[in-house]
Amino acid sequence: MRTFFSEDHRLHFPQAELSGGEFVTPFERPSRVEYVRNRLVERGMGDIVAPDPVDMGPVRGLLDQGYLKFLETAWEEWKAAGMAGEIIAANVPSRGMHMDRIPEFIDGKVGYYCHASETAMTRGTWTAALSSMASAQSAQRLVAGGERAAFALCRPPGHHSTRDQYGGYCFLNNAAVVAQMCRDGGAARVAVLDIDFHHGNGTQDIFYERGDVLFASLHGAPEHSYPYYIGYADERGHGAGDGCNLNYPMAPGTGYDRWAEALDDAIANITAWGADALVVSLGVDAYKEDPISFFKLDSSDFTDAGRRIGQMGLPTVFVMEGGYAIEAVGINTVNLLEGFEGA
Ligand code: Q9C
Ligand code: ZN
Repeated sequence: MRTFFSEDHRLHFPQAELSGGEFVTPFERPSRVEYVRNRLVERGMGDIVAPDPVDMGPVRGLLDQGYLKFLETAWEEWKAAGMAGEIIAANVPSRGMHMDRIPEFIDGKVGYYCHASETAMTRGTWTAALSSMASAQSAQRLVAGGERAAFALCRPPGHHSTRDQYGGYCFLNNAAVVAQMCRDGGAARVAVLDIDFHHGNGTQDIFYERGDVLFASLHGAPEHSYPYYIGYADERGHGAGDGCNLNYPMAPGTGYDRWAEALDDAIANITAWGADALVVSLGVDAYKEDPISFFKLDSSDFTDAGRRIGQMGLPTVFVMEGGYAIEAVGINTVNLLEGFEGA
């Protein structure tokens, strides 16, 4: 399987993440994807190539114009306003406030376009996010051209970002744009299977009222895990999208037996629905040693999960999301891809 990867991910490396009331080195750090790349090479997974330039057409068509402009100019505005540090949202609109009036001052705009203040932005964040999207788009084009599967080694990740909000280490929703590109390229029905430990709130939100893209997510139950306010099983889609959103929230301590049951159920639903193409939001933070998650998967479980996904027989675009047990991220990610190929 071919991998698309851009070195420009390094341009995004904030010094700070707000965690437990203190600033720590971000869990989502550049070395994560270096471990994945090294493991791909070690296992001979296939070539690793730089993506073609990003195509903003499908991005603009799916995401909010004001949000994209904000991401592009935020750093300049932040610095022009005399802010000393990295961009961190200190205020967000909440109950009883206006959700639709956008402040002019950058500090207010930052909060308007953010849903979680752990995520900082720096000078290179926008360029890195675009390069991440470029990898996802190149992987999609390869699969649209007839390849069975491709892997986008994206960083920063994407599945927590909505049409107009960043957070959860995500700025541009790579998986959502890939799904839309599959639709534009002729796939009538596209499924997004999100196996990252965290609920893919951004992807859910973007497709919630659409009947042409099915979203299925396996994740830590919102009662106990970020993003906390979304991801319940009774969120099933709305309007034309009714029935096209499948959430599998699971309790702290969940191991592979229960997790694989949820995976099988999601796969059965995607198959019954008649998907023509599959996008996998591939996070490996369900791993037992992950520092910010509470599932108990072993490294070998990722191989088995990949096999089950491969047995669906669909053209598949893998998009990297989370995974923070740094040294195991490479092993677990490549295990899943190997399981898929061996199916
Ligand atoms: N104290 C992805 O996996 N909460 N994002 C971190 C650490 C945010 C995860 C809490 C987790 C975001 C792509
Ligand atoms: Zn995650």
